[in-house]
Amino acid sequence: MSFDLDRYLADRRRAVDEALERYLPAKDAPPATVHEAMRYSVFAGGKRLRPILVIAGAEAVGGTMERVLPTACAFELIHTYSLIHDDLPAMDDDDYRRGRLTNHKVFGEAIAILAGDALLTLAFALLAEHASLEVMKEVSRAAGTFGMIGGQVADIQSEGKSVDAETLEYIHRHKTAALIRCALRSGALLAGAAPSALRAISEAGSHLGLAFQIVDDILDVEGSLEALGKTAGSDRRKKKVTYPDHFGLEASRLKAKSLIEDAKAALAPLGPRAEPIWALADFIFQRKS
Ligand code: GRG
Repeated sequence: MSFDLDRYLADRRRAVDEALERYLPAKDAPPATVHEAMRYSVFAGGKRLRPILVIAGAEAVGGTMERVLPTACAFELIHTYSLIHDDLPAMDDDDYRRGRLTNHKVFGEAIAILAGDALLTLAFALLAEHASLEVMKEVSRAAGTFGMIGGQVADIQSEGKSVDAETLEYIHRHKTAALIRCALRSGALLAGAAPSALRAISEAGSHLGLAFQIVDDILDVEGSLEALGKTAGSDRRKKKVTYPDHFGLEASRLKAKSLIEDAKAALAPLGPRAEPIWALADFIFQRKS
């Protein structure tokens, strides 16, 4: 029988959502406005890809979802903080995210900034309590100036410029791929992965992370507000540097496909336990939102 990805995703999304519900402060707990703003964006219907990658990374080396669920939630909180801040007028100035008005459009800029800050802080509180020092260090690096923030800085500074392929890849690897790779690695680390298994998972994570952002660039060209939950075509309007702009749509698609195949090849030594990551690789390539 073939692997049932829809069921796998639905089960893990439910577990992640139930855990997030427990970890986030109640919306009427003071200071209520910021708690409401945090919940507004977290429960706006994201795909929960990063937490599911934490879980799949653990399962691929014999670990369990229960052990890594708080760490999985921490990744979703960091990701949601980055989306709230990315949408602010000072950055991408977007009106829609996850099919809803962006956080600052509803709560105002000050509360949106604080809600993002609070999600990041809560993520590290969860890691401190439930993960390990090693995982905390890796997440700090992946989310910080040598990872996601570094990529975001380069992205902003490259707007409207013509950059070389190396800079483009730097932006995508840091802005997006670093956290995706770290999600897989963190699950595997917490599940006690052997060094060779960790290497395989890291390599797969790098390929999947870059593929994810290239597909994101393609969807920005080909998608719609209804399908994406955010305004399509915004990369071009903001003169962002993207793979389709640099290499064309078809070459970008081929590049993403080849990265997906490389990720699957890297996973081969892990055997059937890596089947969920394998299926997630196809999902990343085929996704429409
Ligand atoms: C503000 C520090 C800081 C960083 C921002 C991640 C990021 C860097 C910006 C978000 C904007 C963007 C389009 C990023 C690239 C790809 C990406 C992260 C898309 C959104 O992720 P999905 O598709 O979203 O997993 P959902 O809503 O499904 O969780």
